[in-house]
Amino acid sequence: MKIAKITIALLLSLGSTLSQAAVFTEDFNGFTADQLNWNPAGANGWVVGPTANDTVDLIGQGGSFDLLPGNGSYVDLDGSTNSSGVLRNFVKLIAGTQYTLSFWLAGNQRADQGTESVNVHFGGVDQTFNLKSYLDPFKTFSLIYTPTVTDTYSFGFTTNSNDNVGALLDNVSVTAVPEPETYALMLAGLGLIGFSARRRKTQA
Ligand SMILES: [Ca+2]
Ligand SMILES: [Ca+2]
Ligand SMILES: [Ca+2]
Repeated sequence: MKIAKITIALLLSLGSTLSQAAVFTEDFNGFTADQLNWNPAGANGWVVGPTANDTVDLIGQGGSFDLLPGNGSYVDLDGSTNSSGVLRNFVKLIAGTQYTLSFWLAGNQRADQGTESVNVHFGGVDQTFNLKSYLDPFKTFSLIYTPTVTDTYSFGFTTNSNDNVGALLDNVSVTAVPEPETYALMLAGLGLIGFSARRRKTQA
């Protein structure tokens, strides 16, 4: 009975993990600020481009530009070359599964430049988010995409700011919402455990 209880607990924790199954996570805190014109060189899959002159900055804690303290490292989507880059990454997505790209965006926090926009791409979806320079601290935004074909898809962030003072990005994740069948399988598993536990009890 004890083993059954432990197994049920494990299954339940697996269930809560599955309900927000993370395919990708990044808080940028593993990267040290300041890295102006940041070249991640594929670290955790990140690339910046399309050309070497299109840049982003890695700023935050321990650097000269910790504009929103308490968030470790984060990204200024407009680098230091007067040409903002596209910060891109790639994930393998399964056909028919719904995925959520979640991310934090904030205004530039440095100069009143009114509203600047950030274009976000995820699989087959693109959306523009508007950030006010000082009035928007980090807020969570998301995009949802359900691919029809299992494949590797890109997601990326870029701003229309090309003056080196750009909107900020932190805490990027891609999570899968599991199919109803996954829950059905888990419930079937729980039923089986209950059955074998009862059988052992009867035998004893
Ligand atoms: Ca961070
Ligand atoms: Ca910059
Ligand atoms: Ca700007």
